[in-house]
Amino acid sequence: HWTAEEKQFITSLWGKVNVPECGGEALARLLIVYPWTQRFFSDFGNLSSPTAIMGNPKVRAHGKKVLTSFGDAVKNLDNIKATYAKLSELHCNKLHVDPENFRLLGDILIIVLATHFAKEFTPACQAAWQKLAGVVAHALAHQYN
Ligand code: ZNH
Repeated sequence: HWTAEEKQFITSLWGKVNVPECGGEALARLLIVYPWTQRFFSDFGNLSSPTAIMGNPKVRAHGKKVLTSFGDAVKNLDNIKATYAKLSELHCNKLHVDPENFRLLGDILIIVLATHFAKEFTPACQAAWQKLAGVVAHALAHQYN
């Protein structure tokens, strides 16, 4: 269900993404913009202000982990549901993360990409990434009933 153009937008931009930096920034922004998401990370130490969150090494490390995992979707565009089957189970049964949060993180990632890539992140490129973020959120929510 991907056009050749969409695949091109996704894989070519992904090749230039600084995963630790963008991942860390995306998770930090999620925690700042939607403060209720902080409750999942109560053991991450100081989350008391935007500056503290942006500089928190645990937030950075986990953001890197999450965006690295997002990269598995990029590498398995035609098989995303199966790729995230186990992670969906983990987020559903063990972590109890409301799947709405996957959509929020996807939107935040789009904003991070837009700030990093500026003009290169054209509307057509955004459309492909927005679609990918939606498919990933849907796949991660798959084990929820
Ligand atoms: Zn998540 C974890 C991915 C979203 C919360 N995650 C995790 C991991 C991974 C992920 C890979 C690790 C696992 C293991 O270790 O085994 N995520 C992911 C992705 C996404 C996500 C791909 C999208 C895109 N998460 C999310 C959100 C949230 C979360 C949105 C909330 C808000 N996670 C989480 C938690 C955890 C995880 C809490 C656990 C952490 C620790 O370590 O403790």
